[in-house]
Amino acid sequence: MKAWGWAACALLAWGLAGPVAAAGWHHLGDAGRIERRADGVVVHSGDARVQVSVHADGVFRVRLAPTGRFEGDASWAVAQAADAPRVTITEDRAAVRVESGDVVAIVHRAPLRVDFTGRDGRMLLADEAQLPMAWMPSEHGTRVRAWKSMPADEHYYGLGDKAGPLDRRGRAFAMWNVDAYAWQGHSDPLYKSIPFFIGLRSGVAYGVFFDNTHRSSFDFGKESDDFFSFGAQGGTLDYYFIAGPQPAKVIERYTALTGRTPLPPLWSLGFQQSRYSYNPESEVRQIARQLREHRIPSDAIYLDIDYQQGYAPFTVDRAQFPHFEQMIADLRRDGLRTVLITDLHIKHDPGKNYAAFDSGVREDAFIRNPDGSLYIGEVWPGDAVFPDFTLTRVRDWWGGLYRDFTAMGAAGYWNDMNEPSVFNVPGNTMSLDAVHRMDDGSTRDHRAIHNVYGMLNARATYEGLLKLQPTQRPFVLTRAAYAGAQRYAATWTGDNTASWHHLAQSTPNLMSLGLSGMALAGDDVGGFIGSPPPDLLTRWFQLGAFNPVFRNHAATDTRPHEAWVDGPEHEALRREAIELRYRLMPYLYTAAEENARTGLPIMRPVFLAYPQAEAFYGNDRDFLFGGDLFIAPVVDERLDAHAVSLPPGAWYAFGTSQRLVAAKEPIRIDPRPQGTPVYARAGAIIPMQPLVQHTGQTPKGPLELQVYLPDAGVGECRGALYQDDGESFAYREGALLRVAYGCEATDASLAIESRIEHDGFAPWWRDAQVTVFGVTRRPAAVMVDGQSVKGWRHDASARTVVLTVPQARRRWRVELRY
Ligand code: NBV
Repeated sequence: MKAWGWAACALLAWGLAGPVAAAGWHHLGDAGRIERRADGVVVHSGDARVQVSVHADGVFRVRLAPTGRFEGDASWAVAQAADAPRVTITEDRAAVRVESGDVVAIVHRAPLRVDFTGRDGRMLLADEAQLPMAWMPSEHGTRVRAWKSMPADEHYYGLGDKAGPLDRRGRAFAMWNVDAYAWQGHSDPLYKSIPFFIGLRSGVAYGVFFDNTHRSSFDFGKESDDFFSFGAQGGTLDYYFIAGPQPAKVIERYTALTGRTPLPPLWSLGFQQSRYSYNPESEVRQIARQLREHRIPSDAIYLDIDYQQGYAPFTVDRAQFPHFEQMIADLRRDGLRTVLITDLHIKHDPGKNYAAFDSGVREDAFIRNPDGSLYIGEVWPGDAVFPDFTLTRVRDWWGGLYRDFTAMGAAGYWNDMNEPSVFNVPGNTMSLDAVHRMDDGSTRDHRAIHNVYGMLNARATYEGLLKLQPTQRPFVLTRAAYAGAQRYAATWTGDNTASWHHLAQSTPNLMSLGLSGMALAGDDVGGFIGSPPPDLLTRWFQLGAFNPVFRNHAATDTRPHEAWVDGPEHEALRREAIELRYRLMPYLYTAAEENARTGLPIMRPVFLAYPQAEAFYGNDRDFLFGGDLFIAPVVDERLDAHAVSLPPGAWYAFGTSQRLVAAKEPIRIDPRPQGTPVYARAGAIIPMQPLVQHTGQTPKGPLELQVYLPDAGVGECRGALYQDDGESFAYREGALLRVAYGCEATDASLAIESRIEHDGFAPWWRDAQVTVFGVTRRPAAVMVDGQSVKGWRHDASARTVVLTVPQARRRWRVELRY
């Protein structure tokens, strides 16, 4: 039966038969005894127990134990130890209240249900009064579900990279990791299970993280206009209520709970060139040469499965790649890192001296069937076995498999197929009865582990690389994920198609991943399946340049996708897009550091920065790139004028003094033959750099600061810069540079300041070139640190002032006096 069918039956049955519904759901009845704990309460209801506790500041946890026994408190996702702040518990006849910070959990007694409100009484999230939490015994464990009342004006975001519009309201979703080859706008589920969503209503947000790795489902009003629900086919009803009130605060708290993306290596933010597959070696070398000859800035080349011997992971086909190590070293000398695919299915190849298989057998590393035989599934290598990643010792063994590749100089690894994908079997995955072993000696069947399996693969890779190269930030790209996978890997949206539809779908997917903790994400630029026409491919480069991960990739039987394949005009537009990304690298890296520190994504829906801007609640096309750039990409084939609605406040067409103000009517611009429309927030200070061909190249020239005068030319502006060596962990010991920029503009003057917040790293630049946009009058004087200077330039038609601050890695102050 479909998820949305159950509650309807239950609701019907409620009136007729009481809480034990005909559909088989056992809903909670009334509350009995209440046990007070330091962090909350445990409420009895018949045999069942409900625990409502405070996990951390603004984070409450609700658990249901139908039999009265709470199962072992383990989570693959939760990284934050419970640290209950002050909790106040009060009771009256109707309810018990658990208060902490600005949030009150009201546990009603009849029937037992939980509401969350603000201290001001504002309702945030309420159990549907007619449908308390419920459970239903089934063949493979107990189903669980919670129903929540659904205000007419509430919107729902998150759940990772689901297809379709960003706002999930009105639709139902399953969580079950699948190899969703050629997925489309209606496809569900996809590769990842991130059971976390944000509710947003009139600018106020909360989050729910349902920590359950079994097949689960979310229904945001498909079944009913009055309630939404979530539940799973096994495991426990165990969820976290996460307070805002701003959506950004919810993400900050959710990523404190499940962990944040570590600061990525700088090169991984460069342009990445991939294809299924570049082989043999001569082709890889040719692509590398072409990237440089065509002056396409780029940092990485990917080797897909054909570099291996018979598709056996951790082997190299020496016939095709006779000088594999030398090739990696040569690419590296050219500023190109090599990323190797390393799928998790190990070829079942006994007696052939295949080290990954033989050592895995020795270590008893592979998953078994209930009868004790090895579980064997067919994937690329033919018969394959699968590591039992739930065991720490197996993750350690897997991590060790990277020893040779790291010694050969490979820089990053790609964990594909880790849903896991298995060919020619129903459901295209591992047998649900396959046995996963736990560190404590217990076992779980695949039903319980499936959704977290891919994340554990990425974890084993990440942790293994850290052990092998403790001073290098690992780069891992994973396809499957569970909540918390952001701690180990970047991701991409899998096998999309070369269609305009998929170009448009890219942004809501990537924004949703960012809202769900996985900010380091991209899609296959150009589309994986099919051959994009030139204009589509160009638009895809232009959009991809503003994605956190920017990787061009394509399937075997498609036409070439590289930037130069459609002649000089397209090549020039594509190069221009990539070049802008490289020029923005200081800004992008600063945003990546903010993401690592706070969880705030790099690609942001407008409502994240402007929660009250309801006009943007349903905008799937446009986004903020970091805090200060608004991107309104062209994702449509039609060449009629492109309509852009700006976020609140004033904006500048990027790199110009053309000031625009958000209005009711969208701006209409003809995007031909320009690139992506990009706008800078009035009051932003954006750090940029001279163009390089890869991130390892030292830029020639000063740091460039673009200062966009605040709204109406009066007010303040701000910007930030974070820099470090881009590859090691020395930043953790303080080897970093953090600068805060600010300005104050009045009718009479403009003062721009640099304040060094942390001075532990010497960057490539010495001077800073400051360009002020929106200057309406020629300044009478320009001063640096109180001294009048010469050599500044005012351009009356561009309305800019350009000047250089010498020795700019210090506290300085520039003043323009009119
Ligand atoms: O390894 C081959 C491909 C890979 O290029 C793609 O990016 C993955 O999503 N892989 C899937 C396996 C087979 C695809 C038909």
